[in-house]
Amino acid sequence: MSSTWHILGAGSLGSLWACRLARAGKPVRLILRDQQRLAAYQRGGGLTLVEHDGQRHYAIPAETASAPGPIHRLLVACKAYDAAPAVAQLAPRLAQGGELVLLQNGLGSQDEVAEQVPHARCVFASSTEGAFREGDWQVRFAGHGFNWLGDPGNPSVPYWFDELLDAGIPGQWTPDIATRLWRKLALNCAINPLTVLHGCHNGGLLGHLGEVDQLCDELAGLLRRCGQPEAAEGLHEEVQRVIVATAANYSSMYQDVRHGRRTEVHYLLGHACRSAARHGAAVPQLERLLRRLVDNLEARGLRSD
Ligand code: NAD
Ligand code: KPL
Repeated sequence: MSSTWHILGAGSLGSLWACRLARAGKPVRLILRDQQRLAAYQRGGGLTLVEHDGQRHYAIPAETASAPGPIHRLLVACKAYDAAPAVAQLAPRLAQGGELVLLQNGLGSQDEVAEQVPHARCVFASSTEGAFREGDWQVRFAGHGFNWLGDPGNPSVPYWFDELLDAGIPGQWTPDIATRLWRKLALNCAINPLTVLHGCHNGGLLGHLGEVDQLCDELAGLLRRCGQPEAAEGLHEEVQRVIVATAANYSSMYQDVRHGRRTEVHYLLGHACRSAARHGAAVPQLERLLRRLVDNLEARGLRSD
């Protein structure tokens, strides 16, 4: 079986993973959006990873979805709202028994992707690493973190898992990936929308801890109602710890809004509110927060779905 890592989406996280895998000598191929992007990439001749004060160039081969040849292993590194349509384009190329690693934050996109490729195994990932694009085809590794990977339907560790560790990608296989994703979603719901609404860095929420606490109460109740009691444990304390530890940083949602980009609200707060409705849980604070956020995004001319 081919051991090539096909990487769908050469944005921040996709480029970070691609460069580290390539640096470790693993075969990697990027899948770019269209011929125009492919031509632009080829003119630049590869990806550049900026880390600490140094930078290194990686001449990683690239193609578009319409290239020939089967795909056995696909790292999906698009935003949550792009993941399912992007994977649908590649479905005909996915080999029987193919595997996907889904890097999307939040919840909901993983199931949308899995529906597109019922014959493939979908491994979910939750990442606390940080990267951003400094320019086209150039990514900065901005925050060291960790990656949890797991498959809610199959606890066996994939044979390729150690390749990640060989490539210096810190990670652990977990049978409880759903708990990890729910916990991160709850943290993001308690912090990110408020940073947009108050126009502040994470530390600015220290002036709004009453509001944060009310959200945490509802989020913890919702997690328990959704069968995720472990994800609810100590949520208030962890949210406060993250606010303090990342006080000087701007949340990912704040940064998306500031740069006029679509947010992943549908897969974060939107998912929380839809799950609450499905479980008959009352979450008035979360619903109010979602309405305020949607109004705020629309007033800026940004998509709110
Ligand atoms: P990004 O916008 O930097 O990159 C996404 C890339 O996917 C873009 O280059 C876009 O052009 C590409 N893309 C979209 N549709 C495509 C298609 N059909 N074919 C080919 N390429 C396509 O996003 P990101 O910051 O790397 O985030 C990816 C996911 O990882 C998000 O869900 C995000 O929340 C999550 N995440 C990101 C970070 C981070 O530090 N950047 C950290 C943790 C989690
Ligand atoms: O993950 C985050 C984000 O900004 O998306 C943190 C720092 C935890 C804030 O929610």
